Amino acid sequence: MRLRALTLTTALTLSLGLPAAAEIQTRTITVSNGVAETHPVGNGVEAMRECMAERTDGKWTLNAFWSGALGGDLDATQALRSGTQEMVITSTSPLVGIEPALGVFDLPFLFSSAEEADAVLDGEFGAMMSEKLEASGLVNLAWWENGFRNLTNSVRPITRLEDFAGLRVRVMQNNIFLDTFQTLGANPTPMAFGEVFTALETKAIDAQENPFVTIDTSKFYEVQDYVSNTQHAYTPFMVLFSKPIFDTYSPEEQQILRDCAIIGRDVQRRVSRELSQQSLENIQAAGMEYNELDLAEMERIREAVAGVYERHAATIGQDVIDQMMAELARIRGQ
Ligand code: TF8
Repeated sequence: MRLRALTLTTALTLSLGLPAAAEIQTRTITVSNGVAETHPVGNGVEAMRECMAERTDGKWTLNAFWSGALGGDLDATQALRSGTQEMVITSTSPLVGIEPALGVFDLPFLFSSAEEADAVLDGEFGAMMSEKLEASGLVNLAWWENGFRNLTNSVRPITRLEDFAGLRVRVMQNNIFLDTFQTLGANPTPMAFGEVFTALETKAIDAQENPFVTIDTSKFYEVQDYVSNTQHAYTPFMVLFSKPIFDTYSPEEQQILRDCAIIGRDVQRRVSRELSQQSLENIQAAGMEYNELDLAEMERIREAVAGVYERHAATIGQDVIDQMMAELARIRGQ
């Protein structure tokens, strides 16, 4: 009886051509992130929230949780796969256990500018990568920016290759980062982001690496003395949605999710880039000593880690790396 009634309603809706708004249900969407709300991801989520409110006539509530309150990147992503949480904004790096091809972004010194990263992520390569994730129960709505990573530590300024020696550095749960820092002579330990502040504070580790905006908004300046402009990798953020939940949404609702994630992306990237310099100033004002490495030294570091590409090619997939390199060559006009 109930089924019949539903079918009738659907048929009526279709035949009367009622406004598409009828396809939008009242929903509460939970989104989590490991960083603080003051991070540019906060601006992106706010833009997404406004977009959703407008497109759904206020039927959707975007409920955001910050600073890993619902677990770290990996835990939250697993909750999406099992359909117990709608959305997470996560770095790609901790998810290589789920999709090894994502490791391509962790190769050291891959992108040379944020614009180059945008072109790769928003183009065919990014679409190919997002498609791969669907098999793991994840829908990537958009690529946002975590950014270029820089090393902080409590031992000494990093001015040359030899300065990495013995540094106990936290890396993400990712074998490519582990290899990169081992190769540089450091002593890396994989750790979830949520444990990093305390580990630095108790001196269980000496160092960590993240973009300036994260060092600033996660207050690492309180427990670190030196920040060096290493820019050794660029990490993208993904706006992931649970595929089991996504599949229950109407096509119109799915489109709203995708469109609003793109609106959020443009705000998030703009704020991330504007805030980067400001964050560097903030952390110096808070007492951190900043240094840049000279070009010759950066070249030595780059050469030292060149072998990382080869060693992880089979895991990432040689075809994926080739496709990335072809895309970069095209963008660079080579
Ligand atoms: C890391 C990442 C993190 C982000 C954040 C938790 O170092 O760069 O800062 O993924 O959302 O773990």
